[in-house]
Amino acid sequence: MFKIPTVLTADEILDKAFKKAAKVDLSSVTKLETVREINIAKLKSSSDTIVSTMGRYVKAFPSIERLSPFYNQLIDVTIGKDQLRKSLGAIDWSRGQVARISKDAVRRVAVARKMGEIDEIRRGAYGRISSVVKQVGKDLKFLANARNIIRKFPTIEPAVPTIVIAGAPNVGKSQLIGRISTAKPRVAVYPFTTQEVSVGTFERRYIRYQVIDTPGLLDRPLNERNPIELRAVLALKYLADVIVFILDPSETCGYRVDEQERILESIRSEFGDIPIILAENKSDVLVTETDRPKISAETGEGVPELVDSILDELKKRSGLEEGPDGHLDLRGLSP
Ligand SMILES: Nc1nc2c(ncn2[C@@H]2O[C@H](COP(=O)(O)OP(=O)(O)OP(=O)(O)O)[C@@H](O)[C@H]2O)c(=O)[nH]1
Ligand SMILES: [Mg+2]
Repeated sequence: MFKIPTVLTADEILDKAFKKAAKVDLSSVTKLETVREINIAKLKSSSDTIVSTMGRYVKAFPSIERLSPFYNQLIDVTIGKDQLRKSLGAIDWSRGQVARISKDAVRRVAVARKMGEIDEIRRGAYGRISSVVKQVGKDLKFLANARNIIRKFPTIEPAVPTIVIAGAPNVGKSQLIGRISTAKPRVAVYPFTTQEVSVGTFERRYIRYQVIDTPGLLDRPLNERNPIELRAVLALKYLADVIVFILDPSETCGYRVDEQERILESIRSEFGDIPIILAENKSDVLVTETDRPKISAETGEGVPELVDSILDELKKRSGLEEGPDGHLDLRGLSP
């Protein structure tokens, strides 16, 4: 959803700029005026390439302030807002300097009296341009990496009713999402398989729903959560119209039930106003005595009933009734 061009390294940008400038034809030049014109063209061409390449980066990165709180804070936990701002600022500074150096050199070439002098001015300017671009080499590398991260952000539609699946690691969240939506998340026997928030959709009675897969949460206070867990917290906080909390009473996930219940309690206290639906997964392995809904994401048992109760909850929350055609308008649900 964010279109950001490939971010080149400092050396690649300089290479591109100077190679292009070198193509400015110098064949059979003898006269001072021709040398002057060619060098002015070279200076302008290399400066234009750098200024426009870097300008494209500065423009392409989303303006953090204008993003929705979810993306805004996702950028902060994945990339770091301050560093992103600093790097974009540094690149903007660098392109300003390049433009200034080139303009200054052009002015001096325009009044130079000797061919050697012209060449010297141009080479001096190239040197200074190189050092200014290299000075932001680290920022360009940072942006190249930031671009790769931002490109993989899930595309969340703010107006579509949203179900966020949460729970301890390895309890079967991704397996369930793969079963009920278009998403094809990775499912594996070990914890922390899911590291990013991802989204799938499904349709029921002409209404589209978003289901969001999140990384597993551990039993610990919010301020001790790592950046991966924080992605899950952001999805819960900013995206969920309803939370589905998956428990694994078989404990094959590797976490005790009491630990899983403490995670649930912390979610309840952090996000008290969002409805939470519980489901005990892996009913093919163990069925408990509790009155919580039982499902098996593996065999599909109990899953349609769970989906029904999720949709009922959303319906209750939207305060809207089904129309005569069975069409339910939930578009006003999300902020
Ligand atoms: N027997 C059984 N195994 C299941 C069931 N659901 C998931 N599993 C298994 O549990 C393991 C974890 O499943 P995932 O869907 O990756 O779990 P997750 O909650 O997404 O895990 P993280 O992304 O690491 O937090 C996998 O080996 C699944 O095959 C189930 O209903 N029954
Ligand atoms: Mg997962």
